[in-house]
Amino acid sequence: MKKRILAYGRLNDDQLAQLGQDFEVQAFPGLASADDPAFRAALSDAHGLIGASLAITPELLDAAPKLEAIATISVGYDNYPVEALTRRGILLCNTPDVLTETTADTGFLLIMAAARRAVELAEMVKRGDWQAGIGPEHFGSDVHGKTLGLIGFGRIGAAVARRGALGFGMKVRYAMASPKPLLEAELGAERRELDELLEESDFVCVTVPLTAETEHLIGEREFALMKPSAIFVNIARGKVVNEAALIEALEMGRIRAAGLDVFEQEPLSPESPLPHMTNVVALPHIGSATHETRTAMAQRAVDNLLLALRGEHPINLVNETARRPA
Ligand code: 8YV
Repeated sequence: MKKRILAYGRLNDDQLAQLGQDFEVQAFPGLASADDPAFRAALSDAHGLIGASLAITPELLDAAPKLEAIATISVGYDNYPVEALTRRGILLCNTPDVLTETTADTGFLLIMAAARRAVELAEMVKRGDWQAGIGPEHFGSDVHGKTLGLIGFGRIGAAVARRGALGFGMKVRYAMASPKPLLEAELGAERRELDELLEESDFVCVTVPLTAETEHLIGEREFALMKPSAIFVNIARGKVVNEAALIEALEMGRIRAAGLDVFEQEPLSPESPLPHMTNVVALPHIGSATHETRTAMAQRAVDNLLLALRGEHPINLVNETARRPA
């Protein structure tokens, strides 16, 4: 009997065929919730899962007694119960590296758009309200030569920093990360305590993963430390930021603007004031959403799952201690 894979992520025909060579694949395209009755029923016989963004609960794992491996099509894995998976010997694989540059591009898109008020002014043009010359009431802020503070300095943080330092002559500061001497040498980056970084930066960009330690890391106190001219960018996870405090800081002019790809609740609640604020650029979590990168992420997840289910070491394994001795 072939092992069974439930595929709920976006995989192309070649990728599905690749999985189907040695395994039986049941596809759930566009599955939005693990509560789907057909998915629930299929879990009882599933050895592998591949997909993105589904909240996997320990209770869901109880419905999947044969499960050996999960390949998430994402670098973040805050929606998985890692401890429970590890305890049960279920391998969790993610997709770092292949999305680094695209996500850093999104970071810079938000830095530029928020600084130069691109969305607000493009909307003015669209409304037909560009009637007179552009004056100081439309001016933005320079990006080049300014200080870029990265909260988190992993692969994505470093890729944002590289764009800032090498492309825009920015000074780079980083916090919430171990010392990175090679990047310091390459980019002239300097490590700071979080509070110092907040006080010093013109652009504050969040790239840390969401964990128990980083949940609501940035709140009222942290916004108060930032410069009134600061521009805040989040390409990590919405829950790293206390969104109510962010809204207040923007409304009260404690910071100048924000560029946001992620939110505490996604999709963003229709009640949220954020997309309606002129000093906010809000994107619908498109960090890695290009044709090239999403294809590469799905392929990496396929490769990880195939290796895991064949008893080999996946390329990207989150919970090394879940591996059973061969
Ligand atoms: C994806 C992401 O949008 O990889 C991540 O952690 O946040 C994004 O690249 C998302 O997880 C859906 O695939």
